[in-house]
Amino acid sequence: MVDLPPDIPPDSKLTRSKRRWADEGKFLTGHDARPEAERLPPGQHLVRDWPVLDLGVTPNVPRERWTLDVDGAVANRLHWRWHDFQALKQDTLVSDMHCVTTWSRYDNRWQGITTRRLLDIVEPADEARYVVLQSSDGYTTNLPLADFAAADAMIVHSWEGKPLTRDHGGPVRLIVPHLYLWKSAKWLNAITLRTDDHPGFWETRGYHDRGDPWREQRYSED
Ligand SMILES: Nc1nc2c(c(=O)[nH]1)N[C@H]1C(S)=C(S)[C@@H](COP(=O)(O)O)O[C@H]1N2
Ligand SMILES: [Mo]
Repeated sequence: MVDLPPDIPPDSKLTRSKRRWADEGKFLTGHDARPEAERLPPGQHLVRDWPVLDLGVTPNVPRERWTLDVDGAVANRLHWRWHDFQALKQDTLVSDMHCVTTWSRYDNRWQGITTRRLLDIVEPADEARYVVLQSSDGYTTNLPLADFAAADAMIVHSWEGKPLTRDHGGPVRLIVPHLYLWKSAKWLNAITLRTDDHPGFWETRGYHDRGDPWREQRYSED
């Protein structure tokens, strides 16, 4: 296991509001759509710009200091530096993003490697079921291995042909298009495969464990 950063950043105004929304069930429409039927999930609206959401801390990780550890229930652990990541065959995919605060943005062109390419390298153990992502701002988020391994999930360094900016998680973030964007860890620095689930920052603050936008899995049931 990679050590967790010592401190989760202090509550920001947005962090407090988002916790309150979870308590109140804000933005729930009670209407269930299916991804194959509707591109825009229920309760979402389209934006053209790209909002920034985080804990109010923007880590400064130059590419030459960035590292990524992959450990836990894998045959081959990894410790990558920038040049290791860049030496891999790169993938480019276009996908939509859906934030739990109700904005969605279509057609984002990402460059990096698919999570499937990463999983081929590390070889998950048979009993691996969950993934925990860790970021250099102290943020964590969890997801089932099956969701992490979605065909369009990626570890990205560029958006629309340009390096990912710091405020959007540069140098490297995760993108899992079919789940709410809080699962897509910015400033990614560690990935742990696990046999059991381990809820992350928002998942322990009222947000749903899985976060499927088409099922409006915004908040935890209890
Ligand atoms: N490391 C880290 N990743 C994070 C977050 C964060 O606070 N820290 N916020 C999440 C949330 S709630 C959202 S909506 C998206 C926002 O990504 P964006 O700022 O690029 O739009 O990042 C997710 N990934
Ligand atoms: Mo979010």
